[in-house]
Amino acid sequence: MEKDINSLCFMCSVRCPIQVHVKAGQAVSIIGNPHVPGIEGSLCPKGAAGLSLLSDTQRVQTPMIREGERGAGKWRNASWDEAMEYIAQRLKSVISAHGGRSVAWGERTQLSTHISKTFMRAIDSPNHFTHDALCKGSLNTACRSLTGYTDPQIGIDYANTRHLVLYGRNMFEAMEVKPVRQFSRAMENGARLTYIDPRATITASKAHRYWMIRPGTDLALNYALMHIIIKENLYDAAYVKKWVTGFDALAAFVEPYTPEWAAAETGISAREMVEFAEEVSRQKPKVVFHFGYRCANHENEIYLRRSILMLNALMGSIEAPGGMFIKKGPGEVGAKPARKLTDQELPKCADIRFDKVGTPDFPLPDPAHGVAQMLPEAILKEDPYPIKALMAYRFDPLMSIADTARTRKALDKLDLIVTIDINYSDIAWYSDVILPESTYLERMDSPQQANGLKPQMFLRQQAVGPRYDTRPGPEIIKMLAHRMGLSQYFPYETVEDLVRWQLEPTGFTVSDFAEKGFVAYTDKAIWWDRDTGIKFKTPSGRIEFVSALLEDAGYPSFPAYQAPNAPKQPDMFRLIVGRCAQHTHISTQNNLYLNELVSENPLWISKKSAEKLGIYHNQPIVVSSDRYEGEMHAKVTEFIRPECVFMLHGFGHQVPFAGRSYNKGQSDAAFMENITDAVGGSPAFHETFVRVRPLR
Ligand SMILES: Nc1nc2c(c(=O)[nH]1)N[C@H]1C(S)=C(S)[C@@H](COP(=O)(O)OP(=O)(O)OC[C@H]3O[C@@H](n4cnc5c(=O)[nH]c(N)nc54)[C@H](O)[C@@H]3O)O[C@H]1N2
Ligand SMILES: Nc1nc2c(c(=O)[nH]1)N[C@H]1C(S)=C(S)[C@@H](COP(=O)(O)OP(=O)(O)OC[C@H]3O[C@@H](n4cnc5c(=O)[nH]c(N)nc54)[C@H](O)[C@@H]3O)O[C@H]1N2
Ligand code: SF4
Ligand SMILES: [Mo]
Repeated sequence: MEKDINSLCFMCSVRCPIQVHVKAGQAVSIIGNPHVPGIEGSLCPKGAAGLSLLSDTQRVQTPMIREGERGAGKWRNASWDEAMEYIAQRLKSVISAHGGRSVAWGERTQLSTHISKTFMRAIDSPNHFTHDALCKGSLNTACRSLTGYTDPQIGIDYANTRHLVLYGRNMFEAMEVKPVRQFSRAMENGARLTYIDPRATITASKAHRYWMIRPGTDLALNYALMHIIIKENLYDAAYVKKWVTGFDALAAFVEPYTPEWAAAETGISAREMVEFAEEVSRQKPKVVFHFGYRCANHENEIYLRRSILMLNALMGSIEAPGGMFIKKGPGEVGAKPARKLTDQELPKCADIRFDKVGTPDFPLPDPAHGVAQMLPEAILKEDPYPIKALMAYRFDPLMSIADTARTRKALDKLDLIVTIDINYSDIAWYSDVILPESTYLERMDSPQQANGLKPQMFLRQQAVGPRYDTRPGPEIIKMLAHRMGLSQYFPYETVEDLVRWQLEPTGFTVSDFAEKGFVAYTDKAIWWDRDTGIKFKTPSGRIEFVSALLEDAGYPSFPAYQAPNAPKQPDMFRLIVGRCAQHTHISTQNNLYLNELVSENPLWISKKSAEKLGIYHNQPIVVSSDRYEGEMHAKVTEFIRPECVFMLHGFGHQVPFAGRSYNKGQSDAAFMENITDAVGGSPAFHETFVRVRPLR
């Protein structure tokens, strides 16, 4: 029998709609869901490699319990009952000795996050944290400070924009399928692209204007752009008058930041800045300054993100076709979203979080996510209290938190580490128990509420039966909760039960998703009235250039520009990092197809710097920081500025069972310092400097 199952990809977090062709119970092909406008059959290379994940013989196939030392690789296979009993006993003893708060749960946010949050509430721990701060914590805080919304609540109208401005948002490599396709089409119709990055990426190659900026100086550029835009009256005065508070304060603040000053700081000429400002002003409000994700990650990152968002406000482009929009939920059309397990009456934990988010020490990051990179510090210093157990669910602290040696030292203090993964990740290998989750093709998941101009809901539908002895996450957590005597908070046996329960208030049923993989709450794009109807959620109801959130916590709204830290020694390079189109973070390096495409991460170094050091292309080199020294290969190129070097994130895996990626390349996290933007919450990943020398 043959059938097409409409589902959601999960080779990365974007969750593009897919269609899986199934023949005699086997998945034989995957394409983008043809029913979804903007996708129309398309996938990225990682999405297309889903079948090789499914058939991978090097993924985790059964629960495993550690026998030898942590990390030594001695395991015994266990039944689910045995593994659950083992974890439940140890969790109970940790909780009885140190309280629920001594358990931390780290997780890459996903459709089932409400289940693990419920588990943590049930054991009375405040310590559920997600990857969010590591990815874009300062962006989240910046968005709330200006609009009252978080970044996932703000969308971009790629299809209708006339000019997209990207600060290191390498969207043609670190991609999401729909925006890439929509914007490519907009470009065919005349939309312009400005790209800013110290490294010339694929996105740079598609841009009309490319600025190879000096690393870490984007804020100087933005202060100068605001200076020009205000001085030359290039902003949308009516919009600003209506929707912005603190404009006069900004105007006075940017007065000294002239384009000539910024030219010396950034390496971009003053004339080009002025031409650019005049161009975007003609295109406003169909202009998007993309707020970005990674880009320049420094201790004051929140102010870079704020400056980018403020440029959008000056263009009047927030809640404008061709600009940005606030995503609309089912409530806009009088309908209901799927309910979540966390909507139940649950115990309210009185303890502060391990990362101190929400206390005067760390007031502004989003407590719904916490700040993951504070975990090693909290464990090592037992501050604010001892942490004794870690559950790692689709999250690897060893490779995703800077300074791996320190993270490992912290993990050594724990009584219990449990990993729920599909692969032998480095954290799985360092755990006491590994629980294998079924892959996205083998499981159903909680519905995805897709808010936007047209609110919709998507469902990941199971395409094939599990190939190995694996389970879906919600069932794993339910099993554990049952062993802990907490079943009352988990009113389901299977994921299908759970989804039915979640869908009850919506009026939709599972069968409504069969034909297209999604349901729509409305067919009409919802734009709020730009004169009267934009519902900003700040205290003033407007875009707060002078931010109540920041100022009430004692932080300035516009701090004076500070140049990025210089290296301690003149022979050191700033280490900058990023992603490629063929891999997802640390997840896919062992995938048979993707490993074939990109199996290692060489160090990008400029031709000029390489010549000085006597380094030639492809030469083995030694790269060293204050934290770590390792061997790599040199990629000598003219496509990067001389004061920095670049490596892809996610390589250097240390798990022999994952044989294709074992010991290939280096992990950026090993080299990095664990430093945080103390206002916004992002890690300052680009504050690490390295030395480079030929291996021999
Ligand atoms: N293929 C693929 N796509 C992905 C992902 C993936 O893992 N793989 N992950 C998804 C996720 S979670 C995220 S957060 C996004 C990330 O999306 P991006 O932020 O677009 O991704 P990165 O590859 O980290 O690109 C950061 C860029 O910033 C540049 N950069 C470094 N320093 C500076 C600076 O000082 N100024 C400027 N202007 N640029 C600088 C780097 O050279 C690099 O090209 O991608 C998403 N899409
Ligand atoms: N040094 C350094 N650290 C970084 C970054 C960086 O560039 N450099 N980037 C940051 C960014 S932008 C992000 S978003 C985070 C991401 O941080 P992480 O969440 O740690 O990274 P991922 O690669 O998304 O996935 C982590 C694990 O999830 C597993 N996994 C994949 N699919 C499934 C599934 O269906 N179920 C289960 N249970 N597990 C699954 C993978 O095998 C992998 O081991 O890292 C951040 N940390
Ligand atoms: S961007 Fe690629 S890997 Fe990510 S969900 Fe979409 S198709 Fe899958
Ligand atoms: Mo991310």
